[in-house]
Formats: sequence, C-alpha cells, structure tokens
Amino acid sequence: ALPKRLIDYRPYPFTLKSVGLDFTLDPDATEVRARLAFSPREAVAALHLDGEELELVSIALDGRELASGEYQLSKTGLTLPADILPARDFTLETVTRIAPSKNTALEGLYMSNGMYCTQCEAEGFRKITFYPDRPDVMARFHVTITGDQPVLLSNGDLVANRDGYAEWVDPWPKPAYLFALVAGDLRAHSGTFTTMSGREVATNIWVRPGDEDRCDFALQALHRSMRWDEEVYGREYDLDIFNIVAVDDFNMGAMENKGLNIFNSKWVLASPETATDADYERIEGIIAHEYFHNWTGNRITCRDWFQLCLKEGLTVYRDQQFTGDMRGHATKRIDDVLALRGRQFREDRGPLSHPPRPDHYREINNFYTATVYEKGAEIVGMLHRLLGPDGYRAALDLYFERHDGQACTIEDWLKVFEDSSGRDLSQFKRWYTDAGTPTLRVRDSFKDGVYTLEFEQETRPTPGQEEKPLRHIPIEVGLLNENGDEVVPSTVLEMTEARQSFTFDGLATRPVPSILRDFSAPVRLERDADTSELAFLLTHDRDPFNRWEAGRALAQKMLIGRVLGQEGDRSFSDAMGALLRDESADPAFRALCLNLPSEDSIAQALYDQGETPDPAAIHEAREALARDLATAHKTLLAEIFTKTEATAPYSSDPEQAGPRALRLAVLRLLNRIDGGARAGALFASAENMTESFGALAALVQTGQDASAMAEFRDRWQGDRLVMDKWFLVQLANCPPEMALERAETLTGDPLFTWKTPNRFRALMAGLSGNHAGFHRADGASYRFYADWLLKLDPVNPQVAARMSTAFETWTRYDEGRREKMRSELERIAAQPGLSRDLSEMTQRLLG
Ligand code: BAL
Ligand code: ZN
Repeated sequence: ALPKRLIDYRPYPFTLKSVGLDFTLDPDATEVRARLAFSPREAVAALHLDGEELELVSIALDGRELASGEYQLSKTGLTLPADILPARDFTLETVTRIAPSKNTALEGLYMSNGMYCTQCEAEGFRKITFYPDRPDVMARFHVTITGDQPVLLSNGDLVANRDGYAEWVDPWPKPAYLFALVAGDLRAHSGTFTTMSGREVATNIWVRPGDEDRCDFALQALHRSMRWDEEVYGREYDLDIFNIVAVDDFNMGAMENKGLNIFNSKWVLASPETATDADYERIEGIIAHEYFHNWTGNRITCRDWFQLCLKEGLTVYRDQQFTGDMRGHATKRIDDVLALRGRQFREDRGPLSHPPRPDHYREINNFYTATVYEKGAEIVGMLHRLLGPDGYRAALDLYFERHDGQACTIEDWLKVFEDSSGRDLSQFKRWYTDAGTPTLRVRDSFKDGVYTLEFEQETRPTPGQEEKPLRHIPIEVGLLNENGDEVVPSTVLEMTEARQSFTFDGLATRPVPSILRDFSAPVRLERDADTSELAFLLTHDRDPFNRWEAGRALAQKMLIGRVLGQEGDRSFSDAMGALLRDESADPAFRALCLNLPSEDSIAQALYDQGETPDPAAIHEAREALARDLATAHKTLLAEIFTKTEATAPYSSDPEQAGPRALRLAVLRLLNRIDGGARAGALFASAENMTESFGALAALVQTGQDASAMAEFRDRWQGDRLVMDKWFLVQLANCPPEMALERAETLTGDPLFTWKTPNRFRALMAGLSGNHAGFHRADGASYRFYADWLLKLDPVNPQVAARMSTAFETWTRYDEGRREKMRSELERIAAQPGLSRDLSEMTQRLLG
C-alpha cells in the first residue's frame, strides 16, 4: 500500500449530523444496525465509508433498500456514487454482521474472558460498521445494546436500562475512535465526585467478579485527577457518569473513550500484596492521563492522525505535571528523563526516527511511539518554559475557548501560543516537524569578571530528512561559586542560532555552571566536565535534576572508562558515599542516584561517542562497578538497609515508597557481595509485593533465584498480573548467559498464554530487556525473538509490530550482530501474508 500523506488531507464532503447504533450481541454473529444522517457540504461528491472485515447484510438510503449494483464494496469500504445521493440531507442505514469471538487482533469489537469490549483508536471502528472512520468527522451517538450480559455499557448517559437491554446517549459530538461498548458479568466499585460547579458525577470502576477489592486506589486516583484538572486547568467534567472498565486482553495501556475509559487491568487493579510502589504510581498516572484526555483529546480532538501528538504530547505533559504535584517534582522529572532517554532518544538515533508530527505513514498504529508521546510532552514543556506559568495558562485558556468541539492541528495549537503571547514560534515549530535529537555542545570561558557560555547545536540527518534546520532551544542555566552558592539564579537562555554565546558579568571568580537545568530541552548535552566538577554539582546544585545528572554523568564516565579498558578512579564511589551519608537528601532521590545506568543506555552512550558497544563487556563493567561500590560502602549500605525497614502498615505514598526504593537500591548492591543472604531473607518475610518482587529481582541478578522463583510461581499462579511480573523479571534480570535458555523453557510453560498481549510482552520484553542476553554474539536470541514475532503476527499484528522495536538499535553494533539482526528482519519481511503493521516496521527498520 502507498503511504498516506499529510499534504493530501481533504475535509470530508459530508457533515454527519447524528449516529444511531443498535447492537445485538452474539459471539459469532453480532448484528450492528447503523443509521447515519448526512448533510452534503459539497455539490457533487461520492460517499465513502470505511469498513473492513464486515459482512454487509442490508443497506438502505432514505428507507429504500439498495440493489447491489448501486454501490461498490471493497476490502476497505463502501462507496455510494454521487449520482444516487440526494442534494439534501439523507439517511443511510446499514446492517452488518461481525464475529467478536474470532477477533484476536483486539481491534474493533472483541471478547476477553467472555466479556465484550472495544478498542477503536486509531482505526478500529471500521471493523464494527461502515463509517467515515476519521477523527475530523464528529457526531452525536445514540446506542442501544441487546445482549444477555448483566452489564451493558457505552458512552455518555444511560437513558434506558432493563434486563438484556441498555440505551446510551452521548450529548457530546465525538469521532468514532472514541466510541466504546462493554458487555459482561462485571462488578462495580463506585463513588461520587462533586464537580466545581456542584454537579454530582457517578464514578465506577468495573471489573471481573473477585477483583472488586483491588479498585479503590484507582477510584481515588480518578477523583484526585478530576479535582486537579479543575484546579490547575479550570476543566470540569461534562457528563453525569464516568465509567472505567478493566480488561485483561488489551493492546495498549488504556483508552480514553468518552465517559467509558477502557483499561488494561494491569493499570487498574492494585493491592499491597500484588502491586509494587511503581505500579501504584503508574496506575495513578494512567488514570489521570485517560481522564485528562476528556478535554485534551475528546472535547478538542485531532483533525487527522498525523496530529496524534497534539492530544498525546499535551496529555502526557499534563499527567507528568499531575504526578509531580502528587508525588514530588524532582523524582518525577528524573524518572521521565530516564524514560525519554531510554526509549525516545534510542528511537531517534536509529532507523525508526520520525518527527513528533510525521508527514506520512502506512499504518498509524505504528506511530504510538515514544517520540509522539514523550517527546510530544517535552515540546509542551518547552512552550511552558518559554512563556512562563502565566503565559502558558493564558495560551491553554485560549486553546479551550477557541477550539472546544473542534478537530485541530499542530498549527492551531501553536497559533494560540503565538496569539496569546505575541511571539513568533515558526522556528520553534521545527520540534514538531523535524526528527532527531539535537546535540548541544558547550564551552565556557572567564575573563575580567565576565563569564561566557558558548553553545553550538547540531542535529544528525534522520531517515528522509537530510537537512536539519536550526532549533529554538530553551536552555535553563544557573551559576554557582566555589562555595556552592548560587551567584546567578536559574535563567532561561534562548538559543536560535548554530552558535551562540551568552555572557554573565560582575562575577568575582570563575563560576561552576549548571546547564540544562530540569532538563529544559530534549537534547544531548556534550560538555567536558571533569570528575571534580561533577562531584561538586552532585553535592551543591540547587536544581535536583542536575544534581542527579551530575551523579549520572560520573557513573557513565566510570562505566565507559571500564568498558574501554581505562584506569578508573574513586570519584564516583566517593560521591556516592557522601550522598549515602547525606540524611537531608530525599531517600527516593538517593535511590535514583544509586541506580546505575542500564546496559542499554551505556551501549547508546558508547555509540553516540563513535564507539561500537560490546554487550558482554558492558555487562561485566556494570557488574564490576556495582560490586566495587558495594564493597567500598558495605557498612554504610548495611546500616541504611536496616534503618529503612518499614514499621507502619503498607502505604504506596511517597513517604513510605521513597525509603523503600532506597532500601531496595541498597539491597541490589549488597546482594552482589553477601551471597544473597539479605535478599533471601527479605523474600521470605516480605508482606508486600514491592519488597517481595524487589528481593526476587535482586536474587535473579546473581542467578540465585531457583527456589524463590518456584515458590513465587506456586503462590501466584492464579494471579495473571503477578505472573506477568514473574515471566518478565527472571529474563530481564538474569545473568545474560541464562536468558535465552530460560526464555525457551518458559515458552513451554502452560501459563505462557501467548495470545494475551500482557503475557507475550512480559516474556519477550524480558528477553530483549536483557541487553547482553538478547545481543549474544551467536544471534540465537535474535532468531528466537523473530520466530515469535512471526508466530504472533497473524494473530495480533499490532502487538507483533510494536515488539519488533527490539531490533531498532541494530545499527549500533558490530558487523556480526548487525548482519544477524538484519537477516532476521529480512526473514520477517519476506514472510508471505505479513501484516501491514509488521511489514511497515521491518521495512523502516531495514531502512
Ligand atoms: N489514546 C490511546 C491511549 C492513550 O494514549 O491514552
Ligand atoms: Zn493518551
């Protein structure tokens, strides 16, 4: 298929005035009756409706049954020629049949454990009925559901409900991708939320019987999100009911359907025994994210799918702000930057690099990426930084005022910032339209009391974009004197040229610069800071992000030095010792500092420096550094391990989660030198999943996990979410030489239900997450992984395509590994009948 192109956008020639949908549910033959009321916008136009894998039972135009010669049916839809359409309003009524029980792709209407549910974003609605399945066609939906399930849900407000029948009316016009239907034997955990104007909203979390007692955290998180959006963005909820449903089989994390969010059960269900602190934080963040979409995505949606980051970047930014407010901004920012570098920088440095707003694609499902989401959020953050809090709020107010009820573009979005601030953002727009991570090089000088920072920006070519025009980069800096006092407080420098200097005068002595504070732009900063300066910043910087960053840079220096066979020094170890002794530092922050860079990120750093990463050497170097650190500070670490033991009953609040994170970071180090004694004891005594899983993860690292793994499996085999963790951790964390053999064995485990996305992802991401195990030199892991992608593709193309990104770094490595990965990708690409999803991915990966 030819790619779709942004420049080919044309408005739909009809207005869709209303939509009536009647569902009669049946696993093998669900009937969908659709009444679409159209109004022509152009004098002469054919009517095209998207539709895939549908059986057309009947079709009538203004009540007149059409003969088969009067319309054209193809694999992708239904077309009514212009000459049979009236020049006035008309109604088209179709009846189609679909088989949800056979829908393994989990797109459209499908079944999960006997329950019906839908996933329509991006283009799943066309698998339900013939429809103009594009986000700029917005309409009011009236839905009836007939079925023997006790609970029948759709969007909007419930207007009729009796045995086996429910009727839902959504007063808000919406695109079809926000449609949802759920039917099943479900239980609700319910609450109420009073909005800022005093309206009562019924809130429900719907789950399978037996899961009701694991929903309260999600419900309270929903209420916190609703309040926060009122207080921070002035946005009030707009229906009388808000439903969330947890589903076990789900391709994504969650989905923001109007008034009826559908969630992967992994991101709803939580109890201290089964969920970790990290799970709790993530659940809260995802609940918020989907809720925030009600305004940024649903009330204001995207004109076309090229604009996906309009809603995703903004909504991720909003959920990051929210989590920061709930749990602390410093640690949240560090977590977000770790994720950005780990996923988005990695993506941007390889064959899949694309702009946050791409201008062509074959399969939009392949663009739910770290670039669209996380880099999209960074761009919003930069706008916030450039305009300041008041300017940002004014722009957002204007956005909601001007565009409520519309389907918008990135141009619309930037225009509200320009109009409300009077600034010209044409150069800034490059962040949306251009791919690649800019490198920012910095040099400094000091003369006669004047300190100069000289920056240089450069972006490497990316696939399809050879030329890289200059970016507008906000660089937040502060200057410290030799005592660690801030002599120039944080200020935002705006870089727009290839090379640009900024001067600071009236300084008594040469300052130490703290550059790119709070990670003010998604760039790669290159700076020759020596170890003493990094250690100084780790101790003194007021900006917590840059404090952490200095520690990270020290660790990275040490690790890269070891990999390249250079002599190390004590600077990192001494700095960590000082930090461990600093009781005034936040425990969660100390934990983040103590976590060593991942092997994948070390490989990336080497590649960025022009070196070819050797996975085995990287693993060795990282293990050696961890052992040395543990040995150098064993008494101090042991003290902290003892001191951080919780005495109060479990809570996932930061007050407890912080010390727990520190305790587990310490355990991972001590475990390398204590023969697994502490981890074994903690595993035996732990009463919450955070500690139990933390101990297990430590034991796996040194391959001392056989009995703990068996015990864990015995205990949790009936719990699907906990078992996903079990599959993942024993592969991701084990010594690399064990990874593939373990993965092979695990695929034979009766609990490896590979058609369930969560389970498939757990095992495969476990293997690919074991950097040296996945990149073993003989290529056997590549082959195993590719075999499984080929097996999954006919069943669930979306997940297969997404998991193929394990190969996105193939150009980083030596000739042998490159050839082996390339040949696996070519083998996949040559597979007859390969899905459009995986086919596009392999072609892009091969470049
Ligand atoms: N819209 C897809 C899921 C999400 O980003 O919320
Ligand atoms: Zn989203």
